[in-house]
Amino acid sequence: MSRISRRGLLQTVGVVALAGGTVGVSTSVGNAAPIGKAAAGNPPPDEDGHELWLRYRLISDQTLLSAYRSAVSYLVVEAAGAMVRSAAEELTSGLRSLLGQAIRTEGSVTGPGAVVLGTLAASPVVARTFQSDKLKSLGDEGFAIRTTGYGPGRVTVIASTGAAGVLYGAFAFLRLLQTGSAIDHLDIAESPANPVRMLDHWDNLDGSVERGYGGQSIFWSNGTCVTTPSRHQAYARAAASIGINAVCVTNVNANRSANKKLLDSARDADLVKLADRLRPYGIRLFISPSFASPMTVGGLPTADPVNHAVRAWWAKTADRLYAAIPDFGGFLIKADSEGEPGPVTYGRTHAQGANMIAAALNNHGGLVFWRAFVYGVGDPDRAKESYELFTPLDGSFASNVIVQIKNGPVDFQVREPIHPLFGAMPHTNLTCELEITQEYTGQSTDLCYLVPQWKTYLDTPVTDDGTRLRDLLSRYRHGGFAGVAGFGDDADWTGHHLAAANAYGFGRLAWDPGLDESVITEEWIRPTFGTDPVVVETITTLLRTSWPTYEDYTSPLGLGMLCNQGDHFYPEPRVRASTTHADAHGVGYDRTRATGSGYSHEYAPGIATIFEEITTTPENLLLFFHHVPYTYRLKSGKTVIQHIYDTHYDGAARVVLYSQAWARLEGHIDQRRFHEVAQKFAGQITHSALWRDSIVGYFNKLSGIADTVKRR
Ligand code: GCV
Repeated sequence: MSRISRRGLLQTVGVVALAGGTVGVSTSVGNAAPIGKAAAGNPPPDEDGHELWLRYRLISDQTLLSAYRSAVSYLVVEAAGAMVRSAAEELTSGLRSLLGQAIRTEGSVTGPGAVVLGTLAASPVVARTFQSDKLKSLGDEGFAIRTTGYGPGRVTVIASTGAAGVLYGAFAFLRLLQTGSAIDHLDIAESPANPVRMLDHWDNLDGSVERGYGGQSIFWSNGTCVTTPSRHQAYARAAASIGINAVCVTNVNANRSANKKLLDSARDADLVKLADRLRPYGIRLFISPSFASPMTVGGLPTADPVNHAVRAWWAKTADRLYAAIPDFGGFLIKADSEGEPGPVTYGRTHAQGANMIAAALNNHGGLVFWRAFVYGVGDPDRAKESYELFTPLDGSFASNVIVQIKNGPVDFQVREPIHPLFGAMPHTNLTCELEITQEYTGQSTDLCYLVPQWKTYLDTPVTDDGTRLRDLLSRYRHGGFAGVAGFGDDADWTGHHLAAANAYGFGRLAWDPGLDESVITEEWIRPTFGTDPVVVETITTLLRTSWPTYEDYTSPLGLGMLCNQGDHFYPEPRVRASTTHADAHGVGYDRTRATGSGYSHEYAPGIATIFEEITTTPENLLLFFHHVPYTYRLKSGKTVIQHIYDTHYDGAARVVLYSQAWARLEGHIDQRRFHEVAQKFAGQITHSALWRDSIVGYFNKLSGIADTVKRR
């Protein structure tokens, strides 16, 4: 990642003349002077953010608007079912708002301007417009959109073999209008790269959300399901619009008191309600029960996976759930991890535990997502443990078990290497778990757009033949992505208007990991904040640079885990010495085979060699793999300690510039969102300064080496 200069940032956001500073000069919090209000007309009406990227505001470009109006005037629906109805409703209301004209529904194509929604089996227009083999090759979730002639005019056909494909096609068509694309000669064919595109909510039945920063649960309150269907419908629409097809509505920490009774039959009515609300949007319901449920709910003396009574209990429970919800998705299980019970308690393997539950679900087409996030049971190097536990089990998991692996081996740090289990379990379904909610990356205070981070993982080779993570996952029958979602009941869902960009980006990447970061970013900004070029450029720059900025003022060179225990928000490097191995002489965790923990050799040989050697290890992961003296020189010529000082000052200074850049948007966006985000930047200035001062102070004291730059 290239460093971001002060001048570069300022130029991009168009404030260079006002700043007048030199490159690399730090800006203290006290100097965060406002830089003036932009000359704009009356700001648009206030918004609270609840519509997310589905705002569908009237197209302001008159040329586009009239082109769209003549291409689209009515809808023809040639398929049946709830998902097709959702697609038709979304198109009717979305197009009406975007075009400022009523969209009528006709029984058949009567002239130009039709948008036809249909499946191959049900729609004569679809059958006429597409070659059936080609359409079938896209699968039931894939879709094609084509403009075709009708007399002197044209009609648009959105087609699939399945209702889900019709729904995704409808959202894709709306996205074209939202992003100002031409729609007069469309010939699009898309299908998702991954069958698994899931959101995992760490919601507790009492309404609290673990690592949630956007309010209380949207699914649960006081032990029962939240009753507002409109909120669930809004959620399901947003999720479906980015291709999400599975949602787990309960916390993986399932053995906590609030969640222990999840599998009690008293919960069934709630689950039926939630499944009913998600189904019209192509989303299957999952829950996360405790492995100990046979004991806590079933009253058995054990949860041992080879015990007959235990197996029978799971089978009976699955039968009951499927009787109530025939398309129930299945379970997501955290076992033998952070206090959650699991099969190891009984001397059984993770495969035995997972397969026992999978057997109960298999008759019904259900899946078990089994998390590989296990540590604290073996090797003192936490990063090594899940590889050691899971690789010997490759090939022994049932075909409806998916092992779910976090992107990195530690825990959603701002930067860590890719998890070595990817590429090491070719005979097991795998999903990659990403954390959308910003637990370690600023929560709802700091801006940290994670799409650039995720792209680096997706494009990372995981085997010696160069297979990238994204290619690997799409090969599995049940491969793909699960994102830990932070949506809560706050009006804006995430507690920070710019944080929802991460949810949007997650869905789009799960659908197509090859999508360009810039495309995703623009697709999110335009529908969310409008098409004013100043707004689009400014927010693009803020988003694009925010991850390296966050990294700069928090954790240097892949060190990670400098935060406090508990909420993980504040710097507390002193309590992390067992991970950072920081002392008076040097810093970093030696994970080489030659002299350290040997973690580097959990990778394929070619990749292991790169990490084993200090000279070939990417510098941004230097301290993850190597312990070095503070005076070790980086390629820049700087010592590690000076790099730590400089990046922390630069990162915090950049946040001040963010706040100034945002201030320029006053009048360009509505006042409410403008002020709410401005307040967030004020908070981020304080937070980044705190990180800077703590980390710089800590290493300065520990190393006894002075900063060579005089700071203002
Ligand atoms: C749901 C980290 C988080 C925990 C989380 C855990 C996990 O440790 O801090 O809140 O628990 O990861 O992913 O299971």
